[in-house]
Amino acid sequence: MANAIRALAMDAVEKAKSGHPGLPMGAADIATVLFTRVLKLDPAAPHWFDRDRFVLSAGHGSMLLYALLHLTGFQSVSMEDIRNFRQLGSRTPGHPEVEATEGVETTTGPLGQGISTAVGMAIAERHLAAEYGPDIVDHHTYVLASDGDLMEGISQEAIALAGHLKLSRLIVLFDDNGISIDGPIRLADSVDQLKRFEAAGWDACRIDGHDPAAILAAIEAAQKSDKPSLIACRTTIAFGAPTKAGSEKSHGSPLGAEEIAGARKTLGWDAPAFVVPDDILSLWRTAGARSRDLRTAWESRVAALPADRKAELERRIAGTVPADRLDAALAEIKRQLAADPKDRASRSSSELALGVLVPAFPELIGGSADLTGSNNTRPKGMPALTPEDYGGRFIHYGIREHGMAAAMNGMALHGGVVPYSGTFLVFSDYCRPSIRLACIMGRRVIHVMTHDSIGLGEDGPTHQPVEHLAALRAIPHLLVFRPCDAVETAECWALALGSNHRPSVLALSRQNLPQLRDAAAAENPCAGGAYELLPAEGGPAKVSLFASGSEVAIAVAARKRLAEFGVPARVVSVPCFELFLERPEAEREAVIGDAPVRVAVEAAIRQGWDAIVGSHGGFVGMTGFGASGPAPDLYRHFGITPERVAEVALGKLQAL
Ligand SMILES: Cc1ncc(C[n+]2csc(CCOP(=O)(O)OP(=O)(O)O)c2C)c(N)n1
Repeated sequence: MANAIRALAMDAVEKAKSGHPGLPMGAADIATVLFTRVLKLDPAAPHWFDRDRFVLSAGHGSMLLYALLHLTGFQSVSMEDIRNFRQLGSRTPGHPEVEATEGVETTTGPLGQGISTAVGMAIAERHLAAEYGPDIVDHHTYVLASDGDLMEGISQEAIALAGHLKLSRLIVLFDDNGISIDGPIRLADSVDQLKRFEAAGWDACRIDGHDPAAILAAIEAAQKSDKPSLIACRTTIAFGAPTKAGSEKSHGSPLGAEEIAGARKTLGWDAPAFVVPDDILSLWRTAGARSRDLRTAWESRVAALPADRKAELERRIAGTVPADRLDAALAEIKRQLAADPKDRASRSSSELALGVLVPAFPELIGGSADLTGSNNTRPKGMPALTPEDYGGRFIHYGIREHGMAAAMNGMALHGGVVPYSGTFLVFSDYCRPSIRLACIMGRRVIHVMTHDSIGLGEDGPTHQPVEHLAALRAIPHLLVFRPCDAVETAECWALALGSNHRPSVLALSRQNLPQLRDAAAAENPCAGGAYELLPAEGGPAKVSLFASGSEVAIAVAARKRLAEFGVPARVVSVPCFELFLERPEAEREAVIGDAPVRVAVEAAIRQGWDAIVGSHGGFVGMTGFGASGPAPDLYRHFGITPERVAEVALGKLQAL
């Protein structure tokens, strides 16, 4: 049965003239035991919520997964799909993509991400098991990880978090083949992986990865452990290939006709390319269907739940945020703001919003990378998620931004929960690879990123984001919100939570901001990405001022100053570039307006603003790194002031 995987991997890579045959051939025995004896899944119901999750962390070995899905009977991968491996539009892309192929649990390829994403899946499973009980949620998360996955730094954050949280349902099978692209692992690494995992609170063992009995015994032992488990499976890369087995030459290129013929001989595999003999295929299909009764029994248990509990479970699984519940929550936040108008840092406004959203939406799982008191992501009364209480809803991720961002992806992929968490905006760089994957996958993860400019003050240039807004706005599909006051913060939260298939970043201030909007208004103008906050007075606008976040108040003051010079100016708040730029051109033009002078203000680099103010527009912001000092001094030092904005606008007017 394992040789069926090997043959399909060799043939598909050969036909595509591209791909990675070595890993599927080496890990075929591990995968066969896992998929035919262990995994709880049903190819007839790929989305069955209580299925075991399998993450192929080493995404380059994608043919392993496609072969497994085909052999076990998933409709998503036919033999035709395997023949189309790596072709444009196929369901068998170069690396597994969750949106392309049913049965693929997460998009992998950047090494280290899969294992770290799996930690989030395992967290979601324990949390939901605590909430719904073992009759409804009771499954494992299995990972196949390669040397590269374990060398990547993110894996350290992930395994430390998993060990700390005692995620015993997480079982990592390490394809311990001692080979990477450059050659033997010993060229670059001498870590004792077993000791490393044990030090992080895992069980760890080493077995022969070509011995099915040993593989099964190790998995069964791991299932009984009260810790997460690492099973290092010693394998030979490209097992069965006559000259390339055990060599890096088999890692990432087709084996060639002669080598494939030799492998067929060594393995005793007579079938032609892309043919799996009926007797072997039938064994696979029978194995693939063996959890069907478990699945139907689960469906009966769900059907027997009280109607309201069943409806809520189904809503959670679907990830639906009911519009009326969201509208009511937003109205309640605005009511609280109207009752107590005052200057607030937008991070505090976010905490106020969460005080309403967290009770209203039990799917929200919060957290912070050791900056809870700074990010304000833990509203009062939100219990921590701990090994003693997986029912808690706030995760202390530790100082592990990258691991946190990947775990959030895993939670969102698992379903039933909506993760949000916190760090400083400047450390979005440490989360970026996982945020990018969330964007590729179209999953709702919400990153609260506070201390969003030089306005954070004394911590200085290492902590002051300058290029980060532009860098985040450059990632396709991401929503980057930078609200200007408490009302916009609530509105942006509602938009992030209501965006089922998009990740969001909420860039929030450390420093206090005046409330610029009337909290009594019911509409949510942030949905359009940008809108006129204040119209021109005393005639048609000669100047349009555009700003985001903390600089909107500066634009408002600059408008007043321009009025003193007899220049009518309007202010446009731009809380979200993406939502604005996605609108039809006529709508955008209407918001941008026809004032002869446009000036943008943002305490960050200019990149991106030309789309709104044009290359001839004015810009007041940063051109280099910040500095250490009190925030008001820094704004003056870098010239981000109402006076400077008015001066730039007047200069542009004179030059017309
Ligand atoms: C973050 C990241 N860096 C680099 C790569 C490119 N790459 C793909 S596979 C690989 C290493 C392969 O070694 P290993 O993980 O042991 O896999 P095996 O050779 O056993 O298939 C590298 C460097 C990648 N996919 N992701």
